[in-house]
Amino acid sequence: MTDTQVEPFFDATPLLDTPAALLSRLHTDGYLYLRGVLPVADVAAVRRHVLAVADHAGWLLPATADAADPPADPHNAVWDPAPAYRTVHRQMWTHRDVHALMHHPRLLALLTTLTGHVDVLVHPRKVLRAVHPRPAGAAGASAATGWHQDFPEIQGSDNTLTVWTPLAPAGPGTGALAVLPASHRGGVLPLRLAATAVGWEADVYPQRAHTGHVSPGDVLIFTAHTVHRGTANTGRSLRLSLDVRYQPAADPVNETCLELRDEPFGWDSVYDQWAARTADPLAYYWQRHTRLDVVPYDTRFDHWREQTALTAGERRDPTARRALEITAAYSAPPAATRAATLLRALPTPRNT
Ligand SMILES: O=C(O)CCC(=O)C(=O)O
Repeated sequence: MTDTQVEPFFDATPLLDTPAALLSRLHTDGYLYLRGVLPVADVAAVRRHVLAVADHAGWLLPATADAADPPADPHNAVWDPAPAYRTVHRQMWTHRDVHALMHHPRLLALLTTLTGHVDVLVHPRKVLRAVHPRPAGAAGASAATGWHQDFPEIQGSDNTLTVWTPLAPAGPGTGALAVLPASHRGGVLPLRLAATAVGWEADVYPQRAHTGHVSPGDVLIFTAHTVHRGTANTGRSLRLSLDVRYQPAADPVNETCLELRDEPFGWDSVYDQWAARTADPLAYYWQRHTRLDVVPYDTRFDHWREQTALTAGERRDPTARRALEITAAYSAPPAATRAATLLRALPTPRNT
């Protein structure tokens, strides 16, 4: 974050009992940092499951899975979108507890207050992040997300809020989230190519960022237009977090927030792993909201991203590597096949 002044999160926990003050803070800063919202025991149960899968996959140093902070095995570090990463990630993500945690009554009550709506829709596509450490200066693209807004991905309602929560302690250097206070007021920002996990980032040169140490149970809540990023994990352990979107159920919701279109599996195969299968109250719960206004995905942002990656790839711009990898993995042909060809012609990455 060159030239960016980094300050600690504003701790809004003392405002929890005064909804007007809480809302005013969210409107001013575009985010809230709240300590101890989720029960630590519930978060620990999810973390145990995720670490058990990581251990089985060889992602942890042998015989460390039960440690408070088990070190990752640097020889088995893999990154999204590598198939080896996605297979393990899927085993982590399909567990019922991963989904149930983000429906905790304390979170739902808070989101009712913040959205001003009793009927809050929890997006079913919950995001679990398990990020291997990467030493500062290691070769290849950064595994952290760059500065971005959620709106181009999630679309739908302008009133959507994201809840980000760590499954293990995280801080500057171990992957804490960082936000740009008051960055939500300028609408959707243009993007530029970036050597980050997401390949593109908002075209901003921030003066001031907020970040800090976060612990299991803490939550960061921010608007769909608040600029934020994951910071690098240069520690010893996996950086584990969940992020989920909540919106008034009466507002438009984008179809891609409900479906698993870009995955090689569907919701039925997720529920097959759960004891009660599709009889589970969390299975297809969004279909029980009457009159959801489901809107089609606007592909303009995706086309712009693909074209930017392909154009930069044509001129062999090394900055395009990550964006080309993502286009090759997630886009449809012909963009995906062209991206794969251009990737092979890119100069070998330098240390970043
Ligand atoms: O955890 C991260 O690295 C990024 C999270 C994020 O972008 C989000 O929650 O919207």
